[in-house]
Amino acid sequence: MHRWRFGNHDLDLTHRGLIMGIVNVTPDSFSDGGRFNDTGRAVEHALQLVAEGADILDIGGESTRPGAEPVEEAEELRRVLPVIRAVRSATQALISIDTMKAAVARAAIDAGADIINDVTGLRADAAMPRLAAQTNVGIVVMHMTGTPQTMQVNPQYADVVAEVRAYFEKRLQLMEHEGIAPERVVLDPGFGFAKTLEHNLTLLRELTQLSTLRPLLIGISRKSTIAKVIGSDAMDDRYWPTVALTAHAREHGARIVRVHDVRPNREALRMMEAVLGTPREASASNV
Ligand code: HH2
Repeated sequence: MHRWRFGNHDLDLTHRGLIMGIVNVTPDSFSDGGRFNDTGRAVEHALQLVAEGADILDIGGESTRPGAEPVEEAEELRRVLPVIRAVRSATQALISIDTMKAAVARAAIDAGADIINDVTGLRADAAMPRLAAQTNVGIVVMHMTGTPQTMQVNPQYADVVAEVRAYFEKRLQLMEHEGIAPERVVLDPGFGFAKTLEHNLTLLRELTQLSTLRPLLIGISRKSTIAKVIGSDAMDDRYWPTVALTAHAREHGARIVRVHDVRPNREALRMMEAVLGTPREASASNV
C-alpha cells in the first residue's frame, strides 16, 4: 500500500517518507516572490534543496495560486526545460514536473523528469491520461474543483473528507481503465485548491481516512491556511507552522511532503518516523 513503483523505481514508503522540494520557475509565485525565476538561479536553488536532503524536486513554470493567470505552453516550456536538463545532469534526485499540460509533461519527461505532478488529476488536458499510459513515470493526482482562476469562489462540500476520498477512488479506477497502474500513483488532497480554511483544517484532522488507498502527498508549505490561523501574512512566519504540519501529516499517514524549506521538514519527518518506530519484524530484519 505504501509502495510507489514507476520507471526503475520501487519505493517502499512504509517506514520512511519522502521530501519533495519546490522549485518554482515563475515570476509570480506567491511563496518565493519569483526570486528563482531565471534558469541559473532555479538550478542553483534545486541543487541546494538536494544538498538539504530533497528526494524529489518539483519543478513548475505555471503558478497555480488562486487567481493566477494561465501561462502559454511555449512560455512554460521555455521556463522549465533548461532547468530540468541542467538539474538532470547534476543530480540523481527524482524530478517531477508540476504542469497541467500534456505537451509540457512530454517534453519534461524527454528532458529527464521521472514524475508528472498534475494539480488537476490528469483532467485538464485530454492528452494527459494518454501520455501517462504510454510512459512509465510516477503520477501525482491532486484533488481540486474548478480551475485556479475560479477555485476559491465559494467552495462547498457536504463532507469534504468523503468527497475527496470518493474523487481519489474514482480517479484511480478511471486511470486504471485508461492503462495507468495504480501502483504508479500517489494521491494529494490539494490544500488550498477549492477549499476554505475550515475544509483545509478538516482534511488535516482526518488525514488518516485518506491515506489507505495509495501513498498520500501533502502540499501545505507556506500556504494561506497557515497565515489565517496565525494571523500574519508574512512569509517568514509560515516557516515553523509548516514544520509542525509536516510532523502532523506524517503521524496521520502521509508519506510525501511538498515543501519550500527542505531541511527542517526533513528533520521533522525523520523525528516523527523515529517516534512512530518500525514494527519488530522490520527492525529485526535490518540487524
Ligand atoms: N500546490 C501548489 C502547486 N502545486 N502540487 C501538488 N501536488 N500539491 C500541492 O498542494 C500544490 C502543487 C501551489 O504552491 P506553490 O508551488 O508554492 O506556489 P505556485 O502555485 O505559485 O507555484
